[in-house]
Amino acid sequence: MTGCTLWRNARLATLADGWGLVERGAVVAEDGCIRWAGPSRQLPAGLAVTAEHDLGGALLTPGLVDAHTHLIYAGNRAGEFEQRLAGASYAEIARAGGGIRATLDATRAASEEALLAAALRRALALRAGGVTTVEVKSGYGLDLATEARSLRVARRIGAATGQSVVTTFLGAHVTPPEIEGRADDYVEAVCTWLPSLHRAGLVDAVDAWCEEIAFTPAQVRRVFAVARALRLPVKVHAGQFGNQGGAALAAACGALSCDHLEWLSTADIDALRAAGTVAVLLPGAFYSLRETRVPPVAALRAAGVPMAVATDHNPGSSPTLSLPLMLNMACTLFGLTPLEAWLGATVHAAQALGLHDRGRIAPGQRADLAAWDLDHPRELAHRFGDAPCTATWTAP
Ligand code: DI6
Ligand code: FE
Repeated sequence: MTGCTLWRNARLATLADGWGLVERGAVVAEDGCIRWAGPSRQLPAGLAVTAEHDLGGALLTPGLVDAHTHLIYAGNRAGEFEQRLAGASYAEIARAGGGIRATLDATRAASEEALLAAALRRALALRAGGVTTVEVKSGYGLDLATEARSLRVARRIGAATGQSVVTTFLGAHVTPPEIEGRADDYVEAVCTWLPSLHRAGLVDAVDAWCEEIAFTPAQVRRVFAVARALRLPVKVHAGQFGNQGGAALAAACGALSCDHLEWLSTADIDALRAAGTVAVLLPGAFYSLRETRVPPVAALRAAGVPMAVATDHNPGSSPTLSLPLMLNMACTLFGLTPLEAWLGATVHAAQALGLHDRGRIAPGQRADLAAWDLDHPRELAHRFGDAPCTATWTAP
């Protein structure tokens, strides 16, 4: 081996088989790829080490993967939080022209540089919580120019922070006010934008919100037909406020993930399992909207549907920038075990993005790592509002 990077004197949680704990462990990477991980005393001889990190006994884990964020937007909606605390519902505020539409106006008016500055601050906050890969959705432009601007900003985040960024086109978020009441016409427009955004290299995946206040399964299918023709993977926001058939649609379309899932039938769970679709749980939105219906975690677990946990960072329903806090909430509010929560923010989150080269510390995986001032990874799920990540590394 030539030109290796060595992390040594670490307590590893490889997540390769359960927690995969290795006391006094070491990791060796070359060209950003893990070549070896194990107890230091078994370190292969003759390594040409060109960079070395002494962890001083700290915990070393895979870098976290946030599989669902809406990082690109302007303005803030704290006023709606006050309205909700006073009794208004999320849907009522949306119907009255607030919600996503309020963020639309601010985002359309913002320059690319202003959007980038705001998004960078958010991405760095996620990284401070151990996030090395982040999915970033558009969806607060809802016209071609602003959707393109948002996706360009998403692409630029990775170059600026070193994180891996997966861009997702969420043109089918809601119908914008200029064509209020003409959702089919808007879907038609979204279908025409997608090929040009894809040609510009801006789209890694396509998302749609299938909900009474957003789009029907038939409308989502039209967008996904275009995605399929472009060989782009799809994912669905579904089952947040009711079951409109979004999860069934996700499974039928072979979606990478279906996200939210508080409202899910037994048949949906079987379909997700058969399709290999990841269930992405979003406890931040559940918490912030003070919802009471939890996703059917026990049934998802029993069926063997992989569960991921993400921030759903957005300016309305989930203004959090802490994936570690979501690990805690996934346990306390939804009943995941700490190990399930960790797998949900690493290997299953990567799967929700169609990525199989990260999420564990093992040969062949990317050298995306996070160091923590913790004795055991389960402490991260126990604590809340405190995520002692001391360093992150991402493969070049
Ligand atoms: N993701 C979304 O797209 C919506 N809810 C969610 O969890 C709306 C986000 C917003 O209110 O801006
Ligand atoms: Fe979302």
